[in-house]
Amino acid sequence: MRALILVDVQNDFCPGGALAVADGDSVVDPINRLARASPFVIATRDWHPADHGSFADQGGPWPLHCVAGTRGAELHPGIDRDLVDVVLDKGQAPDREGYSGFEGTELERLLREHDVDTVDVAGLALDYCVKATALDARRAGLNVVVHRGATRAVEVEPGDAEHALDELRTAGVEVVD
Ligand code: VGL
Ligand code: ZN
Repeated sequence: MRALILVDVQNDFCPGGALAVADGDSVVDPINRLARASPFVIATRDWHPADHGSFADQGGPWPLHCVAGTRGAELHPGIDRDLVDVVLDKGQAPDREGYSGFEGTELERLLREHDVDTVDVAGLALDYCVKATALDARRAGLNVVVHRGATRAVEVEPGDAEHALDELRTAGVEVVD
């Protein structure tokens, strides 16, 4: 069985959001296409308490974003929710970055329950949560395909997207357009 993991396609990571990724909302159409072709679709949400350690107020690297229950934390309205089988919230522990969809969630158990051996991964942001989720999927022994055209990167430093892709390929992740 194959599953699609949609990482953090949330308002706060799209233009106008608190931690907007350039062109972030352009992943919506390719993601809906991938979801239509996938038998099992899981969407993760970055879902932080208001005092999360990754926020600048707490000495972390990021502006306040994806606070649980806020509009910014909702999935982008363009995502066809009828195609999403499960929504998983992550990043809830205040003292952990929680970039990976596997961290502190039921994701691995869910995939095993459904006999998933291959995951397709897309969403935001390539150089943080997409990367961390894809690497953890490899560590869990899964075949992993990252759909580059259905991701966008934060690129805090220019080149971060390319570095992320190198790291993914080195770990045995297949990167496709
Ligand atoms: C993310 C930065 C902070 C992401 C989440 O979803 O890639 N990036 N929190
Ligand atoms: Zn976050």
